[in-house]
Parts: sequence; C-alpha cells; structure tokens
Amino acid sequence: MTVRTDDLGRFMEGVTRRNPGEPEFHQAVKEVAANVIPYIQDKPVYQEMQILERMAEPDRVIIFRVCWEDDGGNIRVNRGYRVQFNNSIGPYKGGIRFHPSVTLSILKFLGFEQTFKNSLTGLPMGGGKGGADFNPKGKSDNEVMRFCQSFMTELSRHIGENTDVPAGDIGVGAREIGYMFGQYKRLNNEFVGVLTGKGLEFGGSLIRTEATGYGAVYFAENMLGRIGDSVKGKSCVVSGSGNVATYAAEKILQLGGKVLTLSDSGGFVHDPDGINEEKLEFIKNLKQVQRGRISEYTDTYKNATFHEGRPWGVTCDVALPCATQNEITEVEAKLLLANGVKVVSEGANMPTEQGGIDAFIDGKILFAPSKAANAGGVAVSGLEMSQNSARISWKEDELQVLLQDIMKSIHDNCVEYGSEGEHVNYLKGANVAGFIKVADAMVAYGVV
Ligand code: NDP
Ligand code: 2IT
Repeated sequence: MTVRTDDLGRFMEGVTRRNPGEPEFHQAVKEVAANVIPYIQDKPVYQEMQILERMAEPDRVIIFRVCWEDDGGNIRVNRGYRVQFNNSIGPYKGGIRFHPSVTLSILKFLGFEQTFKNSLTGLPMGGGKGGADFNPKGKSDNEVMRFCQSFMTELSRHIGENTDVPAGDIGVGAREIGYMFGQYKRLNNEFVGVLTGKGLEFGGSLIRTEATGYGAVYFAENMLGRIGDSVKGKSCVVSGSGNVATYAAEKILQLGGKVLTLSDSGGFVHDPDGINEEKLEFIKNLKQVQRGRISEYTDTYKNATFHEGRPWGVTCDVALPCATQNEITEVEAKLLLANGVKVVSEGANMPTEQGGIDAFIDGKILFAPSKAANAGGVAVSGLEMSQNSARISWKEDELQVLLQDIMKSIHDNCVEYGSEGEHVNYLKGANVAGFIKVADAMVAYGVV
C-alpha cells in the first residue's frame, strides 16, 4: 500500500470538524497521527478496523456542576469533568487538574495522551483525565475541602478501583487527594484503591510523590547514557516549581547536575550559583507549604535574579519543562538550540508547541516527548494500585528499582521504534510503541 501524503490532512480535517474549538486536543492528536499514519500504511488491519479514528474518540465524557460554599457563605459554581478516554488495556487512569484554565479541550488532550503514556509503562492501565476550572490559589483549606467533597459527590458515581482510578495533576496534590478519598470512602462505605497519590497512612505508595520528576531525569540519563554521556556536570534549566519540577531538580542534583532556574506562573528565578539541596528545600516549603510565589526566593538568595516570563533564554545543556502545556514556543525552542541545548526531557504534558518540536527533531538533539519522559508518575500509580489490590506495601528500595526499570524499558522501546540510522527519534518511537499495544487490544475486541 502506498503512503498517501494527504492522509494526515484528511484525518485531521475529520478530527477538527467533530471537535470544534478544541485546539489543544487537535494539537495532541495531530502529533500522534503524524507518526502513526505512516506506520500503519502497510498494516491494513489497523486501517480496516479504523483504529486511529476510534482512538481519537473518547469512550465517554462526563461534565457536571460543582456547587460549594466559600468562607463568606457565598454559593460558588464550578464545572467538573471526567474524560474516560480509552480502557482497552486497563481501567481508565489519569490525573485530576484544578486550574482556572481547565477546558474540555485541555482534558481531552490530556486523556488522549494518557492512553499512549499508560500503554508505554507496560502496566495494565487505560487513559483518562479529569478536573475543574476551580482555582485553589488563595482559598482556605476548608474551602478546598468543601470543593473537593462536592466534586467527589458527583465523580464517585463514575469511578471505581476497577473502572477509573484518578490521581493528582496541576493544583491537585496530597491535600486534595486526601479530601477526595475521604469523601469517596464515606459515600461508598468501602476502602479501596480508587485514587492514587494517597497519603502513606491510607494506602499511598512510597516514591509516588517523587516519581514523575525523578522519572523525567532518569529518561534524560538513559538518552545520554546511550551516547556515552550523563547528566553529571550538565547545566539544567527547569520550569515550574510544583511536584514535577522540584523532584526533577532533586534528581538532577543527586546525579551531579547543576540546576539554574525554577519558575511559576509569575516568572522564573535564575541562580547562577546553582539551586542546591538547601535552596530546593526552601522552594518546596515556599511553594507547597507557605503557598507563596517563586519571586520571594531572591529575598533570601541575593545572587539570584527574578524575571517575568519563561526561563528558556538561559544557556543550558538540559531543558526540563515541568510547568504546563505549550510553554516552549517555536521561537523559544530555537533560542534553546542556538544556545546549545543538548537534551530536552518533557516533565509537563505537551509543553512544546508543534513548531518547537519540529525544531528539536530537525536539530537532532535528544528530545524526550512527555508521554515517555513523564510516565514515571503514572507508573508508580500503577504500582500503588497493585499494592492496594494485594493489601501490601513495597519497600522504598524495591520501588526505586521498579521505577528505574520502567523508565529504562520505555526508553528502550522508543529506541526500537524510533531509530533512524544512528539517531533516535524518541517522539516517533513513543507514539508508535504506545499505539501498538492499545491498537492490538482494540483489534482483538472487534467493533466495540
Ligand atoms: P503543580 O500544581 O504541583 O505545579 C505546577 C507548576 O507549574 C507551578 O509552579 C505552577 O505555577 C506552574 N504553572 C501551572 N500552570 C501554569 C501556567 N499556565 N503558566 C505558567 N506556569 C504554570 O503541578 P505538577 O507539578 O503536578 O504538574 C506540572 C506538569 O506536569 C503538568 O503539565 C502536569 O500535567 C504534568 N504531570 C504531572 C504529573 C504528576 O504526577 N503530578 C505526572 C505527569 C505529568 P503557579 O504556582 O504560579 O501556579
Ligand atoms: O499526567 C499524568 O500522568 C498524571 N497527572 C499522573 C496520572 C496518574 O494517574 O498518576
């Protein structure tokens, strides 16, 4: 069968028509389809069964009203969502995001990506994502609790340990998971592993908190290791200062790299002396306990400077975008390349715009796409599910080894499907390897 150059265009025309006004979703689907369509040209079964078309359609989308009362006694209304994207290889699995920017388009892109990412982990998990346009910033603990309880009152009807297992994402950490798990347990009168990222006292797994950031750095280390190099001695620019960013920074330090920046939505701090362990603890406390702003770092560390905007103009060997989607534009990607970046490992989901991805691929640097690089978080979520089902808890050293093994095997899988001569196109490798397992399961099920 010959490759038809208009196939991607025709496929995307259909996706765009059926999902109007959803630019992030179109972007995520196009990125995958650009690699999968050429791959399936000589595999008629996937074409006859319309596998890619079916994968681009969520199994179901649940949208609901979330009412809650603020501390002033005012009634507030938000919109909640759960996108159950694909459960071909396991229960729907994926995080919950609370951020004012949340839209259906963003959650559909995240659920679509999650399906491929979860497939890459090798664990039996389907793809899903949820959230709300609720802004936890500036809210009291009691307000966050009332919101989480109201959100879970509706969500609880649609999830379950064998159906759909949510976890955290932007704006949802240990505090929110605790409130939501408490409400699920109360409503259903059962103690089961229906959420991951739980506190250690109630079924959480060791190293789940660290896993996404650590995993993104392990992936970079694997890519560098393949060409006889390592993170040791490398200068690293990291964006974000939340869960993923701070543990990515921690692992860089453990591997002997230098962390030059961290950021939040207000801007970034650049510390030419390097953000060491002590400074990183200061930032974790500032952002996660005090819920302050990254700019306050320069009040204590006087050699550092604060800048509005994003950190991609700072010269580095390794860039780790760990904040949010589309935070590296084509112009910023070209700036990173011009300044000599050698590795980009995406801790956030879809942090690079398509033009930026094209620049990294053309530049033949080591570029790890998010669905491969940040899969360590959901992988340890999968291990948390296993521990909950068996009512056991594994030791930290066992989990550390499992996480490293999973990241290595995702890396090797990308090499298998993404090699182009000496060079590896990790984007192609991740998209094709993630596709195959889900596609084969869908073929086995027939038309469902
Ligand atoms: P957190 O809420 O812990 O931290 C998010 C960080 O990113 C904060 O520093 C926040 O700044 C910044 N940020 C959020 N939105 C924006 C924005 N629109 N513009 C600029 N900065 C922004 O979230 P996580 O660390 O958990 O998630 C970060 C990324 O990693 C997301 O893309 C998420 O989907 C992805 N991810 C997370 C996983 C996990 O296990 N938690 C797993 C895999 C991927 P501020 O404080 O100002 O809001
Ligand atoms: O994007 C992601 O992989 C996550 N937010 C984590 C999902 C999970 O179920 O642990």
